[in-house]
Amino acid sequence: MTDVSIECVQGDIANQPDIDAIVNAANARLMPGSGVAGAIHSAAGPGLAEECRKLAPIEPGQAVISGAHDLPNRHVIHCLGPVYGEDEPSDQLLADCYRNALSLADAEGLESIAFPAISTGVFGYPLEEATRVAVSVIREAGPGLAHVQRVRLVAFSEKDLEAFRSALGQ
Ligand code: AR6
Repeated sequence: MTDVSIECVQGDIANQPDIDAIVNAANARLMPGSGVAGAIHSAAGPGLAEECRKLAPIEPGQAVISGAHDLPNRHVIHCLGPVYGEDEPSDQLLADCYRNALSLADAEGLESIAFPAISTGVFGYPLEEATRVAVSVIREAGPGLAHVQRVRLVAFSEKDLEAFRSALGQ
């Protein structure tokens, strides 16, 4: 059992060199897409899509782990978030993403993990609600983790960072 610290920063999920695992807001086929998936695959190089082919497809709420290829991290954890208003119950499926990603990182003995705001882009999940789900799952899961000590939430814009800060009560 560790004391998990949660921090939030504004930045690019593909540029978090001091973090063991970054999380991808993936599509079911784990192929490069727009947004987070585009940024991660282009920074990781074609080897990531190659490895991901064997891990796909995944279901909403599921997470799988791969190598990081040309990224400066140790692993990428790919989560398929719910499409808001379509994959129900959205809040539980989103919570599953965070819970499953934390478990995979912990099982791998990793100490740090960075999340983007899963589902809040193309998949349409309202950001404030999504960040509240993220923070409550991380706080709930924290005491049960053996290795993960640091969780970073990466907001893409200044406005998104404000939402993360308010969900964290900062
Ligand atoms: N770093 C951090 N956050 C980012 C970045 C980045 N480089 N780029 C975008 N965001 P999205 P989803 C923010 O659409 O909603 C893809 O095409 C963005 O502003 O990447 O889970 C996949 O292939 C938003 O707040 O993920 C899937 O088909 C959040 O990250 C689908 O989109 C998530 O946006 C997944 O949709």
